[in-house]
Amino acid sequence: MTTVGSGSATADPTDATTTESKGSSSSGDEGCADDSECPSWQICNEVCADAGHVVYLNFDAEGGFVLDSDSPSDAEIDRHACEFVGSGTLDEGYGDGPKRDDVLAGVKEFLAPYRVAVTDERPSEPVDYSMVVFTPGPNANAVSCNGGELDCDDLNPRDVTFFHLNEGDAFDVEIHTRFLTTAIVRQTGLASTEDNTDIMYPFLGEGPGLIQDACVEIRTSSPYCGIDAGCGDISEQNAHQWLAEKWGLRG
Ligand SMILES: [Ca+2]
Repeated sequence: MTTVGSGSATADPTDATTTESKGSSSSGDEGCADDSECPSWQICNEVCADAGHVVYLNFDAEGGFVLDSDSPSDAEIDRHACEFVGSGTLDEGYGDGPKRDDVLAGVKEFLAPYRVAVTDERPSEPVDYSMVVFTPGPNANAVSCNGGELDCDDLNPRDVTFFHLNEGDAFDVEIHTRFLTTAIVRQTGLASTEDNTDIMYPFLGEGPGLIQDACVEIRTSSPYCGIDAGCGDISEQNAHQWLAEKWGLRG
């Protein structure tokens, strides 16, 4: 079965305010046409500006990953809470062919409405970022780590998710892009859903997967947070409204 798992980091309330404090790296007054003209951890909003969130796609499985299931995941120091993955066993990444570029572009397109920077370069400035690490899975399936708890109110901006995808597996760019987007959105605390057209549907589903501005039934047979995500009812969630609240919308 192909599934997108429930992995996410434990929450660290001490990190809740750090997204407010990363304004030192803006390049300021020179205009930009698109994100490619900005540092990888920033977005172009007429000028290069800090993002509401930064996601580092670690296609190369670069890092010295340390398992600590008692602490919040921290992408900057490669500390994770994913017991499923273990420690020190990750030395293969996604690959470096054209599919990688297409997947990166596809995820950026998915998340284009939001103030999120998606990059395959580890930020060199001290900004908060979450990370998705690619490691070939035993069955070439897209299975994210189930070791961590859901980051239910998105208190941890430094989540680490391990993702079993590789360029040579049986899935196409569209499926990789969809599953990867699902994993990134899950880092904000959203649950799996029962709608097979929805971005949070945990199986292959139909179509590319939609980030819907609508209340969608969550999948209560999978881990979920029981939060009010824009619907006034914990059995539903509005992914678009939730991401707009957490990351902000581009102007
Ligand atoms: Ca998070």
